[in-house]
Amino acid sequence: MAFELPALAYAPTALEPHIDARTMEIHHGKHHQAYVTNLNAALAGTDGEKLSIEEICKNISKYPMPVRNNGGGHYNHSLFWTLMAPNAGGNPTGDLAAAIDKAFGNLDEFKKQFATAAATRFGSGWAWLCVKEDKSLCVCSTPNQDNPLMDIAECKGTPILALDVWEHAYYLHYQNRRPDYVGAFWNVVNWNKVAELYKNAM
Ligand code: MN3
Repeated sequence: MAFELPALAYAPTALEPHIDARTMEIHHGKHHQAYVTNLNAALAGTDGEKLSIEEICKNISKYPMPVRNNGGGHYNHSLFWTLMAPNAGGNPTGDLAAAIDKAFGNLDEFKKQFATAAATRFGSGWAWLCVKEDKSLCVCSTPNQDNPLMDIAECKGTPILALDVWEHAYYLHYQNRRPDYVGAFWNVVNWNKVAELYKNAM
């Protein structure tokens, strides 16, 4: 079964003014669609067609580069869209909030480390909050469309929060001001979804 572009759960305008509608339309409808199309082409006629995107990522070293780039692109963006929501932001609560405090000291310190990971990723890539194998939380970043599920990743874990820092994610509105985009992201973070992913990973 071929991979498909997942629909957004909100209108492209819904995250304004933090993420503009034009960026959302192009990012979802053009960039993500291209990853899906190219992933399907790269897997056509192979056993990979029968696997989930998570299974492919976990064994990515066995696949050619187009699968790594486009498969990562499909997994990363599919997750990213669900981690944002209109009328979101605020603070995490419950077990997730306690885990963040335990790992980072407090929420502000977590945000600082995450923003640093996002800002210092040279070129294109992603910043992550992950649950590691020992069930603790960590912040890291990956280049290009790699992610922490991949067996080749330097930092491995189950992603529960992700931020796309490719220029295509912010350039129309923020131009070269990546830190401003990262700062605005906190206004649209869907902490309910992050908490759900945290629970599933535990
Ligand atoms: Mn992107």
